Amino acid sequence: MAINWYPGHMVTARKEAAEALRSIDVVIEVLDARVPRSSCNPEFEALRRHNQRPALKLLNKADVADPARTQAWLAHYNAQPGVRAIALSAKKRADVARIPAEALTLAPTRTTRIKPLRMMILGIPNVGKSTLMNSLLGRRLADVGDEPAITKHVTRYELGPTMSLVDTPGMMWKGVAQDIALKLAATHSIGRNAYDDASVAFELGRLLLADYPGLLSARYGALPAGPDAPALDGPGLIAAIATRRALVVRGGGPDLERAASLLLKEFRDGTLGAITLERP
Ligand SMILES: Nc1nc2c(ncn2[C@@H]2O[C@H](COP(=O)(O)OP(=O)(O)OP(=O)(O)O)[C@@H](O)[C@H]2O)c(=O)[nH]1
Ligand SMILES: [Mg+2]
Repeated sequence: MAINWYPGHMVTARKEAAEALRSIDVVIEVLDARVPRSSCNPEFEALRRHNQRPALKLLNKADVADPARTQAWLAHYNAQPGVRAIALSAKKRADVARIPAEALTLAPTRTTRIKPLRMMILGIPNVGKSTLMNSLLGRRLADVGDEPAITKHVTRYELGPTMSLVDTPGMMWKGVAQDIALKLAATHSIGRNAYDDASVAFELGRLLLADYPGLLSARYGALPAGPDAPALDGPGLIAAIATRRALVVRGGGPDLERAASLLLKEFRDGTLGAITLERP
């Protein structure tokens, strides 16, 4: 089943964001540190380059990402012209407090009431844009939630006399490649109605078996290992989780649906450990 998810409000949001970008000094692009490549919307990049605006790329949710890989991604993005990248957790006020100063290094002349620093937050759904906004404002003005597409409108907030910030709805792009769509479904940036948990968990399982077998064993019990052990694939892993957690369907077979949902939940909330699904 191909994953296609592009709700109508994103079409409007994209037009409004393109319009707003003309009077913006710095783009704050929020990425998900667990998927720093897949969470990068290529349309934002094109728009930003066309308007020649610098970007502060934030690898958010660093608290649930693999620290070594986060460092590699920071080096990757910091090597790009007009880009500064930092890793953080939007829920931590001390992390977020660094952002205004970091943004100012990209637009050093924007420090007065007449020439305030105008920033806009861009990102795909559910990466933590509104959480970041609230932490910056020190108040819960923007709605947040653990579902994609919570924010539906472009909204401007004042951060004081010399700074403003525009929050935008999370935006996807058309024709997302399926390997990217599966990862974005795993991190919950794609609406639940656009995929089934089993297909997404099979792919997530495959990636985790390749890169984080130790974390899987620590959580769900030892996996078959050694030269004679049968190689486990994504569906095999989900079946093993179902067996170990005694998740069975009526009739006695492993309940793959529930095991798939369990793996997704424990990956998303960080219970499985600090994981990053991509390398630069
Ligand atoms: N672990 C972790 N969770 C975070 C972090 N920042 C945000 N979240 C969670 O991610 C979910 C989405 O947060 P939002 O701020 O609503 O995300 P958004 O990017 O505004 O989403 P849309 O408006 O739907 O595009 C919420 O459950 C947040 O609590 C973070 O740094 N670490
Ligand atoms: Mg939001």
